[in-house]
Amino acid sequence: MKIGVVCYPTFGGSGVLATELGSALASRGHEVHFVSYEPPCRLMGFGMGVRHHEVQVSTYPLFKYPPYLLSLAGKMAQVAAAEGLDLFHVHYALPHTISACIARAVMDKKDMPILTTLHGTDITLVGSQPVFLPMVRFALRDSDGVTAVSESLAAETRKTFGFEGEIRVIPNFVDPGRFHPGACGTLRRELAGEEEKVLVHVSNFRPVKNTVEVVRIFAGVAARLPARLLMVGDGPDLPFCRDEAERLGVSDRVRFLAETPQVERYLACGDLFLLPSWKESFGLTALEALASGVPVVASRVGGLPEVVRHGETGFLADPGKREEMVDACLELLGDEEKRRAFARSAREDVLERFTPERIVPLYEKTYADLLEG
Ligand code: GMT
Repeated sequence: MKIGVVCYPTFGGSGVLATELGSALASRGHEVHFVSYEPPCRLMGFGMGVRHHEVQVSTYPLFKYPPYLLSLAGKMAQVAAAEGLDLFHVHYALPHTISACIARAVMDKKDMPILTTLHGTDITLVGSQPVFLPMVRFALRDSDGVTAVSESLAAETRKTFGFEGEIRVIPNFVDPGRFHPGACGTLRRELAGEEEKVLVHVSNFRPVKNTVEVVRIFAGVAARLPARLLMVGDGPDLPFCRDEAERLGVSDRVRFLAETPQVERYLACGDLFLLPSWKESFGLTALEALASGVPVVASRVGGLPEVVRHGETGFLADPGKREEMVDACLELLGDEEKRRAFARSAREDVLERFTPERIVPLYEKTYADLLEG
């Protein structure tokens, strides 16, 4: 198939998932055309079957805000015609699905299928704002297929938008060959002493990730046992995390690493992964941690209970329940045998439920169903 993929090319979860899916589809013989304002960050070069088409935004002086939605729609229509695309797969409803609908309306091929994959904040935070809600409802109704990354997100979409059409749940997936327990190599010795435990957090440091709470939980743990915290990623709340580490007197034990292409190495160095998000439709970074054999302590929100098996591969607590999360960390870090059992179960569970071999065919089947009408 010739698939036009639209996504945010950033390190955010939807962009990462779209990129990994595109690469996996190309390796299975499909032709994948990314349409975005820059090449997706997570793309490891352009192998066979993967191309990128840059959206250039018009900067005419009249436009205070350049019309990205229209530039994207125009580019999608051009690429679809020039490359003979079979369908559009758009990740994140806003504004990508709206652009796809406009592109299709101006194209000769009026029956071009549009598949929308909902990732989370396009529904839970941004899409539910009163000004955007009717737009997302329109996007859902005008898509030929809709997928969501968790049962929780599908249910929230039905409830928030009164959407009664089919929503297929296709979970995120992870490459267990890249994210694996051995990926740390000798790095751990550079990061922590033998007797120290390593806690890791990876995100885009947006308020929804509750990253300052990561530092507070860590301070609670570090008061009881020798430990270090790795904060991987970049985003708006990063300065607040630094300030909080300073205020709590743990800044010498917290290391901040901006976005790194070696995220799998740092993840695999962890004894525990922390994700105390306020909302999380799936939790791709938690999945990457589990694949790396790192148990997860996270919020009991959104799709996280579908990813982390409470009491087997990690622990869940209601968001804001700091003491519960600190206790969960101490329970695992204070009992190495138990932590290792969780680590083994985490890896096994990922191999059973979230590999590309299991998940990518679910998208292929969805494409085939759409093309059959
Ligand atoms: O806020 C983010 O983490 C980025 C966001 C995105 O759409 O780029 O991530 C969402 O999509 C990921 C991939 O499907 C999910 O694993 C994340 O849980 C989800 N983030 C939230 O729901 C907050």
